Amino acid sequence: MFKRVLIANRGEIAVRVIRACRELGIPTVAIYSEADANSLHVRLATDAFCIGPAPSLNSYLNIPTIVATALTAGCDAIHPGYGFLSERAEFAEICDMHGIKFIGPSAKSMRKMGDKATARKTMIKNNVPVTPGTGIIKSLDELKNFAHEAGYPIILKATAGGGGKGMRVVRNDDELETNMTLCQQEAEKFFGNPNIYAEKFLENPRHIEVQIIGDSYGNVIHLGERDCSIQRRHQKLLEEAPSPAIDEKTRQEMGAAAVRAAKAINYEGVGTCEFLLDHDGKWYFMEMNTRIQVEHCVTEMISQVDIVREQILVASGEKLSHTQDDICLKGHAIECRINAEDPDNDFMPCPGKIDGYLAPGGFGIRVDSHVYAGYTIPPYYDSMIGKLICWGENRKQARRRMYQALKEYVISGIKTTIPFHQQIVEDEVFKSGEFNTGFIEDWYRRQNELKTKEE
Ligand code: MV4
Repeated sequence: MFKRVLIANRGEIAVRVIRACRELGIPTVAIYSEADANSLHVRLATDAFCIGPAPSLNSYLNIPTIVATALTAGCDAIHPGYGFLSERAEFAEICDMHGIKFIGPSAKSMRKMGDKATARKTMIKNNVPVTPGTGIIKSLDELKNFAHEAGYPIILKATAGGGGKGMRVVRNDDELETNMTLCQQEAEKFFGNPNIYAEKFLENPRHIEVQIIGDSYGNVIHLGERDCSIQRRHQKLLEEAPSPAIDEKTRQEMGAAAVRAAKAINYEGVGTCEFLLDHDGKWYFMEMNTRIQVEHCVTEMISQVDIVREQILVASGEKLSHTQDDICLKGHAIECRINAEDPDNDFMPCPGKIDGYLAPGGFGIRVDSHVYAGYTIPPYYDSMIGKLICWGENRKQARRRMYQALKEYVISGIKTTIPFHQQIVEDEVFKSGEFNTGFIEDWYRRQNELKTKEE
């Protein structure tokens, strides 16, 4: 087992990883920026080092400083969390070169999935369904041929993109050339790689993702799916497991496809295969996230597997503690992301001091957060200040428990997304389970209609 683990992250995920290390008896080293001196991860870690000023580029993204800190502090492993350096293959390589275990997949696996056109090719070879699409586009003619073959609408994507960045929908021939040029220019500008590819565009699909874990002996298991369709501008707001749209047969097939995808690239560690589910129940691989994700908790709640613990164990060379047959999904879990944002003002970030704080509690309720009464949210990082996760025997119980827990949750002094989540979990369409990635847009349209009727 590791002697000492450095956590190259902040916020709730740093706290989550430190807790897992403490349970395993592993000393931890927190790093923090000048803006995070009062964060909970600094208090919970065995040791903590300030590594620079507030801006991420000078602190949580500063590879030389982080690696030097790890070596000075006697760490033999680094956990990257999510965001920041978690999907940077060169960071994994640098860790390797210094004899530090990067708690995640190899740089090689990361690169195979980081390039989306390569990932598509790998999936096709391994019998994982992908949408009709192209390789890297070399000419307008080639793109036009595909558009006519597949039929409009199509979507153009940067091969170095992902998570919704660098995409353009095209609905007819007239829009094709300008969109191709713009997409290539944006890809170059944002990712330093102008390559783009095209896919048939699915209107308002559901976003379903499958959690996998692999060890260094070639064993890979899946822990079922999460439904992440409730999102706004590619920011997830609420996630749940299992998906109300997936039956047992589809779960097995999608799970097996995710395991094939992971095995195809010798995947080691925790990862997620993202799929889109269309209106007639067909599903397609989109991309793989090669890190622990924010929403891993809903899977933990229904699988009883401590995913972060398992991630650390497999990174240290242990075999998976579970076989696929050991995995038994039970009940339903919902997670609400609590953000310091004003839902009435276009989700504008609202950093500031939390002057009152009382988290909900009781059976089936979990709060993962780094904040407390008196804590000041710095303006430099993302606005998520915690996650509220509720488990129930079934979806209705989980949803009702969530509603009560949201009402119990007190965070005063700043605006948060708590009141917004209360409305969502009480919404009739949400209750029915029949929603897709167009839900939030549609919800605002319905709210406006109600307001207009009142007048
Ligand atoms: C798509 C799509 C429709 N058709 N690809 C956005 C995130 C990235 N992983 C893939 N994304 C999409 N790709 C095809 N061929 C629609 C989206 C998409 C979306 C996907 C998941 C969740 C929310 C979304 C919101 C808008 C668009």
